[in-house]
Amino acid sequence: MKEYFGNVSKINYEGPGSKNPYSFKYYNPDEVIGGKTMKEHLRFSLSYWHTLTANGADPFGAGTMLRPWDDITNEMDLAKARMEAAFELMDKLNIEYFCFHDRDIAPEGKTLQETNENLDEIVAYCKELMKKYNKKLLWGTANCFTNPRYVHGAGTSCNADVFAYAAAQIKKALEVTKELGGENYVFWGGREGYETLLNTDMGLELDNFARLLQMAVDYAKEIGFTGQFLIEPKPKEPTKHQYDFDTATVLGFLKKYNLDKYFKVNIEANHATLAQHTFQHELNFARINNFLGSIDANQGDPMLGWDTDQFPTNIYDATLAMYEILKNGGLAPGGVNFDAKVRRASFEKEDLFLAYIAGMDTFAKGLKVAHKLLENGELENFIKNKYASFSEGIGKEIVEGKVGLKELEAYALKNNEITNKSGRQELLEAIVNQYIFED
Ligand code: XLS
Ligand code: CA
Ligand code: CA
Repeated sequence: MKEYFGNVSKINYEGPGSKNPYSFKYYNPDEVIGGKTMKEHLRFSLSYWHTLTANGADPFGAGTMLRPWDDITNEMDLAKARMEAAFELMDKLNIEYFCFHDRDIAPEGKTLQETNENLDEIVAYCKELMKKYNKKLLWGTANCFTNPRYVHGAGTSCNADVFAYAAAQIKKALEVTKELGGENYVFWGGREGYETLLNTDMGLELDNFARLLQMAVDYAKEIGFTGQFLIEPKPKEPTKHQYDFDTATVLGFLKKYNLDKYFKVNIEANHATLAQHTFQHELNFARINNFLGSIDANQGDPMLGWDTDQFPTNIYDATLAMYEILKNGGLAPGGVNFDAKVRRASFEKEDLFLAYIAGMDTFAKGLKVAHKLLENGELENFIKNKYASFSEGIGKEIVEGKVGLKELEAYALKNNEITNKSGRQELLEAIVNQYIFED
């Protein structure tokens, strides 16, 4: 098999002192942290679309990426070359998992039938390479947003023929995900949203979207697909209002349609910030609702209002994300998928390695710091103490449901001096900094 990245060899752990850009400074796969190896904690995954198919085009200019498969013109040959390159990358970067949309890995044909045949051919090849390289599929999904037929959405389209097409596509994507042993299946909203309510029946669109999800749940049962279903929230882009706005909205939606027991969330950092939340907020909210499934690790630019999907290099955010993930007891069967793309000006093939190394090292270091923070319990103890009034006296009675408004009025009438304690935000931020600097 051709080598696509011959000038880069296997990336090894060399430790924080290393100046070799092609080495891990913090990601040491077999290092044990709190009873699990880093590899088991992090379950890193490569995103097929950003890594193998993105060409760097933006609304102002054509693609810039220089890739070793640029000279291949036959679409199926190109798909196979990218597949081989994907496994070489995963192998050299020591990444165990990957994720894809159906249309990332195989080209669309003239008919749905032909498209499915293309997919089958590539999936067979993918299966072979997975075995050869010992790699696993974290999740599969269907791209129901790129093709112009999805102009009004897929499951929320006003056109029943489009709904049917999306259903057929999802059916096939589920079969393929099962065939490759995928551990999860993702629904990201795509164009499930609206531009203006002047032309939108939001009630019907949401009911139909729930119908589509129910059909997927039923079909998974029928074919014996036991992976976890995930919904990936995003507040805007491509539509002005995306129905899966954020984790809380998704949970409310699923509960309304009695679908909540079948789904968890795949939380993307950049989508959290577009919804005006921190990544930690979304993870925390999912965790306390037993709803955290997997993450798309990336970062946005705080000065831009769109989805930039940059590789995550912010150690502060990664630490707090890993803090929530550790408190969640890990992510499995989910993982840390780098839904991130190199910048348009980082167009050389080596940039792919450098970007993944940066992201993996950031999360590895974040894991180490978060573990120490949790182990020493400084934040946990502070929070416990802050809410101590609910473990005794009147607070305990409130929590245990033993008092109502009348009893609380009687209590408040007698309790003339209320004292509060400081929230100590600056101290806590300094403690987190200290752990990041000193670890
Ligand atoms: C787009 C989403 C998408 C999903 C998978 O913003 O991040 O790439 O992760 O469909
Ligand atoms: Ca994503
Ligand atoms: Ca994104």
